[in-house]
Amino acid sequence: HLIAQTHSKQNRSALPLCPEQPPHLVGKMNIKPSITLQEVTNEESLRNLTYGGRYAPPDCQARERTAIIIPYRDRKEHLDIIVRHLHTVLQRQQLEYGIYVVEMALPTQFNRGLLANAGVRTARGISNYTCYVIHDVDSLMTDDRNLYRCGSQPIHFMTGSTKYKDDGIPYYGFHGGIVGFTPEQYKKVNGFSNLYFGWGSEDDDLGIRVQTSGMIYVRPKEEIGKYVALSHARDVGNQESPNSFGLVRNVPVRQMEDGVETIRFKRFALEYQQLYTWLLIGVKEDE
Ligand code: UD2
Repeated sequence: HLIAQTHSKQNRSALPLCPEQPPHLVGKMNIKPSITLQEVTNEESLRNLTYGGRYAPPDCQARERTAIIIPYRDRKEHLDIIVRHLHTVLQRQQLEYGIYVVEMALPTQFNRGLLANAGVRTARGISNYTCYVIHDVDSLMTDDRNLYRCGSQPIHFMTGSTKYKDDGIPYYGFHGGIVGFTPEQYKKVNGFSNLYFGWGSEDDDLGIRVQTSGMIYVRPKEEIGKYVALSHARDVGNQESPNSFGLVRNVPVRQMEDGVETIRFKRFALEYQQLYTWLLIGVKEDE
């Protein structure tokens, strides 16, 4: 198997670079919050995958190698839909990519930032990615010109969501949902904080990290960055993060001691499934 992989890598480096503008994009897609598994499934895109939900364009060298990292627990219906949607769209975008579903093991409270960091640590050990996209499980892009490539600044891919008033964003300075960092940028901000257990504010904390590291978030054009949110209730066991108010006030003080490079986690499972790579993550207690 490894030999086959090496060969295909060698062959790929002889391929021409994929065009700057992927030629098969369709632009605006008709996505509804009630989209069904059947509607979202494109069998051909699923046949193109290799183990762990990975893909590389067959006839050109991708301009980006993107790891999609989905912090996750107990939303199987959404997960089934989003991974199929992503496979269809990301192949049209001519990316080389892998999807990583990073699941929190019970009974630990959900911690989106810690899961993102654990996903990055794992993905970077598996392949030489050039872009990490941290992605909500319930948000579907509605325009495939919203390319999941990274840039010279971190990217906030969402200019609006059906989750919010007028399909916009909830407040100025909002950076939730979907963000993209090169490995260098992610290292510079030291990733997410690992301290936000429960719902909320880990995205604001990351926004402050971006600022204190001398960078700014950029967004795609307004009409391209719209998302459809699959509906859900606040999850049991994901109460508002109790310490978040205090934490967001002292980000610069702990930024370098609390993040992707200092995370302590247990990886209970790593499985190369057909549509994605699945990780089961727990928090490492002090010995
Ligand atoms: C907002 C942000 C999200 C995050 C969150 C606060 C948007 C579009 N998104 O989402 O990025 O900052 O606030 O933490 O504004 N999840 C599970 N299972 C759970 C709980 C969460 O899988 O039990 C994952 C899942 O990927 C979900 C994400 O965490 O999409 C965010 O959680 P949410 O959807 O409950 O929170 P929401 O919609 O307010």
